[in-house]
Amino acid sequence: MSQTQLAIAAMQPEEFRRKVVAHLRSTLGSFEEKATAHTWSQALAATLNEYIYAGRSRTLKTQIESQARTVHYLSLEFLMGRLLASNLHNLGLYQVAEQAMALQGLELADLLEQEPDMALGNGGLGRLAACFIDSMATLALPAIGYGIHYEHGLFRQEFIKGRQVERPDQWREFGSPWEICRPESQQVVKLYGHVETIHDQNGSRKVWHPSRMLRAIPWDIPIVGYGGQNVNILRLWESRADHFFDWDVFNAGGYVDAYAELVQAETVSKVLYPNDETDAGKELRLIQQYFFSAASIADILRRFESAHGNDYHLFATLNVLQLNDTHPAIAIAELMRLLVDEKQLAWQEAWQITQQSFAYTNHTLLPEALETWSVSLLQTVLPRHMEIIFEINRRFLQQVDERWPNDQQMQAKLSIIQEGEKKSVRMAQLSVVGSQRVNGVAKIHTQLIKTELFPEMVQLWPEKIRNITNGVTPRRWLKICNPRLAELIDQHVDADWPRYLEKLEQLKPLAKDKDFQQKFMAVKQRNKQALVAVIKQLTDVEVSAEAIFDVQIKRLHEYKRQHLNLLYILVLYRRLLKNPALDICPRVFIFGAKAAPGYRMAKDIILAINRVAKVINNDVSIGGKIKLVFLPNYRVSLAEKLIPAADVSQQISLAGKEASGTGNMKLAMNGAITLGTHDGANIEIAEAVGEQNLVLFGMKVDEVKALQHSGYAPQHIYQNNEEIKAALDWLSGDFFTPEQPGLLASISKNLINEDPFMVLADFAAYQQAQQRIDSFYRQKSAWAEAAILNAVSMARFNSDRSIMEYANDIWQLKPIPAAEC
Ligand code: KOT
Repeated sequence: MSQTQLAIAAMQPEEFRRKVVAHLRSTLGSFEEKATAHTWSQALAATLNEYIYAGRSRTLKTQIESQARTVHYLSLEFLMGRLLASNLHNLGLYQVAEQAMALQGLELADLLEQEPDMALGNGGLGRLAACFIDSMATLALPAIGYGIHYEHGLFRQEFIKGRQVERPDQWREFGSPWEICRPESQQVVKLYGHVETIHDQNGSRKVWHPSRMLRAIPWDIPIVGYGGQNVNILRLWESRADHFFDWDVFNAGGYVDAYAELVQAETVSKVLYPNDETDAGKELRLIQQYFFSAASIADILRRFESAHGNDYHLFATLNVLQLNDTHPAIAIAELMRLLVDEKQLAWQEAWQITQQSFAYTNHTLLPEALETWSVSLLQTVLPRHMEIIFEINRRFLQQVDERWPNDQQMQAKLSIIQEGEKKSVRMAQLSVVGSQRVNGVAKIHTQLIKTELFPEMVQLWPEKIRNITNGVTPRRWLKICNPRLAELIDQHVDADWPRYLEKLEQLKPLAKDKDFQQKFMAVKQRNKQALVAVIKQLTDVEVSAEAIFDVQIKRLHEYKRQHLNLLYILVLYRRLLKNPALDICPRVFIFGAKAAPGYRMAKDIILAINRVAKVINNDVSIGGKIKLVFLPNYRVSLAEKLIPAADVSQQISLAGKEASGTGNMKLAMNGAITLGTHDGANIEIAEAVGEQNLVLFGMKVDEVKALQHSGYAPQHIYQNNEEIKAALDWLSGDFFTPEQPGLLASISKNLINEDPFMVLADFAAYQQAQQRIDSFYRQKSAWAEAAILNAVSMARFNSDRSIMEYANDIWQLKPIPAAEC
């Protein structure tokens, strides 16, 4: 234990309480009799910041002294959730804070509920970034996260008559105790304008004359590693008007125009695009991408130059830039621009440095998510970058020609520029060409990148594409969100299991032990009871904790097939209506999902689930055997309440479509049984926990492909399967929407005529799998054994393991534990 950790371990509740009260008075300007729960939570955060900033200084000092190679994780999204509980746990202060607050007559849990979620992301990609920076800090890796300081994160979801309504997210309405503004590190980001070619004695060079400028203001959020020894930062950029420009307009008499410019400049970091796995394609989105990429690279170069002057050949030795999908891919062109135009390096040298510095993670194969930018838009917004991309492509296509001489087809296939009526830039191609490594996020996904997305790139660079299976932080997703299970584990395993999750494997022999099974299931039962209250509060629906809690929580997307789940619920409900004595285990179907505001079908599916829920939950004739709830505003903090209470984890995407999934890992880690397809990380979860401890069903990737080739005809399934037909007709009629018959017909129509994600093709298998769940759950001891084996076999889905693989295979990065100072 370090000095700091020893001091923390010796902290007494009364001493801690006094510290919090001191902050309440001197930092918050309040006092005990007056302070609200919110003020107390701010005082608690201020108290933690004492430790956090000391840790930050320690870490930074060590990193500067060691001149360590550093990874820069560039991501348009960081879905952080709340930080108070995780900072308390990571610093080792949770228990003492709980006792201290009790001395003050306060419940720590109430204070934790005061904190709004930092929802600066959409779903899996953004949450992965949050887990990864937790692991990087925990592993003492020199790392910094770069993103955007959105004023409004992902929208808050409400339901009105069952429909999703989007409301603005206001996470900073009352400020955030975790962020520090660093005006001394602000940057200028240029946009628009034209490029001039200047000819002089050394030949010709290019000068970009931008016509707009933005200021990028950094806000730093400390990321506390587990154990508290290392504290990294997440640096989020906020856009502001550039003052020089403001004043020009202002002085010319354009007082109002100067403010208009200011508003425009501040729009850039105003709001997160709420699209998950779709290409937004909007000018403002491109500006967001460039804004944070350019500010981050300028920051990295500034730091580099202050240590190494203009010795740019060292740059790639000391820095690696990880692209979280293609959203920051414009950074490749930006680094080239800086090195060639501003630092006057030869193209070839600059390219070597750039290619050595970047690495790219692909998170999806869905064509609608693969970003392209029209050449004409790029020429307008970033004219010099467009020229650079053309030049990168020209040289790359020469390489292609050397490998496949005179092969026009190959040139067209591999080109970064998509030719056609409207030329566009394919950002995935740019990212592969401009990176030393490319990785997929689960074995099957990486395999599909190699065979379906970039087979020719594999021939060009056989070593470039690697797999690194995703992971999740066991701190937030087990220790913090499931304190009852954590306590049970603590009784049997060394206290450092949240770092060394493989230690849970010591519990394997207890999976068959009746006493341990009973304790494990008692924890699950308590967690379910807690969720019962949350469900009642959020939906006013009463559910029984004796039922199976069957959970599907993730973004709403047709490929994830929430409507497959719904179709089964409809079929089951019909069976119950026909035969109320039907012998099934009571079940509560629980959904949580946000739909992209412009995604019609996804919103229709939400409406359908809500309408069906209303009918089922009020139908006394089925004796409460099934209930259906859709919890509004699914987000990180709600996930933390749902996951510990889940019995069944639905992961039912069409095979080949879900790159990895990470909710699947969190749920299994908390003892839920996966009901899943042969897709993404489900396959690796099955390997880890054993096929007998989950329920996999449905077509595999080859079968999906074969069916597509032979001509998939969902109409035939609809015509020949009586139950499917009845359920789909039912949904299209007036039974669930008496006031507006046909309101939900779009879903049935789509499934019968197109069914792009083969819901009907997998239905029979799904329904059998559901029956397997039902009979499995009745065998109490076998179920408990499987649940335990799931929870204790998740070591390989620890994000620390993922990050160590990145550090070893991609970043060549070594841990540098912070020294005491
Ligand atoms: C792609 C484009 C725009 C916005 C989001 C995406 C996106 C999200 N692509 N993949 N994801 C999810 O990433 C997770 C983390 O790797 C995966 O577990 C999940 O399967 C992806 O769907």
